[in-house]
Amino acid sequence: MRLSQGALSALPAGVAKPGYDRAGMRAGVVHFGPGAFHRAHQAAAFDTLLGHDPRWGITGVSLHSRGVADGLNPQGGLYTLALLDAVTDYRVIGSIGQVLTGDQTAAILAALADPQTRIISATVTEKGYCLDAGGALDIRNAAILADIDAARNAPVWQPSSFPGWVVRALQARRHSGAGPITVLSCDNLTDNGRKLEGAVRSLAEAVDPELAQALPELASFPNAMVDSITPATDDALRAQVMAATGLEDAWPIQRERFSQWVIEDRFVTERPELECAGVTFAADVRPFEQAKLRLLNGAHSSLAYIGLGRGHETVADAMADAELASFVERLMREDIAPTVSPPPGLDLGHYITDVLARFANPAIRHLLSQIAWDGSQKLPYRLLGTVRDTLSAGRSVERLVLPVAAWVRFVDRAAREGRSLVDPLADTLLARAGDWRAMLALTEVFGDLGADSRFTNAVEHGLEVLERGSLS
Ligand code: CS2
Repeated sequence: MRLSQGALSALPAGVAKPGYDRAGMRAGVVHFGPGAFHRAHQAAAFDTLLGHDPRWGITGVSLHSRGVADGLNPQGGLYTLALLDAVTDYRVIGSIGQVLTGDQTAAILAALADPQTRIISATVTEKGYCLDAGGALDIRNAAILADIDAARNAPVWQPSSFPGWVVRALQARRHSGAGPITVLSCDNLTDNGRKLEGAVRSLAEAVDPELAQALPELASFPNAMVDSITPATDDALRAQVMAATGLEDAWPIQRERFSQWVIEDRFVTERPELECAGVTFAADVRPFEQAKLRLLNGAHSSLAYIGLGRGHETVADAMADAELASFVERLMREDIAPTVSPPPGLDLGHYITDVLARFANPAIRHLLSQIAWDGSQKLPYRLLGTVRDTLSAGRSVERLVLPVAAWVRFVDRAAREGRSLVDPLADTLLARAGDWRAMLALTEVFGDLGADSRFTNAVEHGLEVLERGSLS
């Protein structure tokens, strides 16, 4: 039997399920990018909130693929979340009412312009923001060019990019008087809310200057930090969920038990009372974001590129390589931590110890190849900011550039072996493979660092170190 509203009563007692009346749930959130990360984390928090307040259901929007809609809509939006630990717990999540696809323009617009919608949220990954290396809207991006063209030519236009959809939503809400809205980025970018706000303002300035002027009254863009390790769904998980729940689920999700969500208290609309789901509202999220992006994500990408080069498959395998694990620990403690200004009360030493224990959790099969996706988009946030700060402080970047060198080698290997790369710059990267200087000259990734000999010399040395099969 397939998971559905009607099948919930057949779930075994140990499997948690929505304790609220889903028929009375109303959509208060339109979420762009209802992939694994959103469904493992934010949608689970809203599921908890729905137990107290029926106004916070989610309408998902998948702009570029049908997979999630095809999997979830026949299940009435329901899916199973497996919480991985020594003992795995299962929970059916009910907060997503429906998933729309990019071709359903009228339905997406209707949801965005509905006065009951108070939040537009997003996990569209780094590339979905269409930013340049300086973090501003990339006006050479094809989707942005298409949006500028479409919006200048017709008042009712079909957006291509995510910033384009936000501009279109604000136009529609302004027109219908639906009221202001909070736009909540949940992606792994420093200053994610402010970057999105800047991108939306720049696009609005190009296509609707009055809207750009009115932006502060129409929307707020809180920063947010979201953390939970979410390995991609595989057939093993589908089988495990089927065995535990007795129901077939087209797209279950898995994540580690730990989760953290810190949101800047900057809501232009009513704030959802997500404290009941363990969410923290803070006046300033930047210190949380910086600690997480530089320490956890920076170490993750280091394990991915160095670990793949050493023949490892998962994060836990890479952590079982004593030389690599101790390299990453030193990188975190001695190189990254000195560049991080933690939020009050966060002890960085303990934070690092906890992150390393999460990485080593054998219950989690997190593929290094998954983390290695989109390197050109991730490295600037995860490692290059740390490199810049370290250079400015006059310290050595010798260890810090090793993951960068490992990424260069990762691209070289893909080119040699004729494999494709999951990266929006894949073609450019593969064309430069084998020429590390040409890779470092990519300003979209490295900005001004490519012209800094302290950086390029260190990467050259890092390439030699890795070539020897060593880490120092
Ligand atoms: C990972 C993140 O895939 C990746 O690049 O580093 O998805 C990481 O697991 C999450 O940010 C943890 O919160």
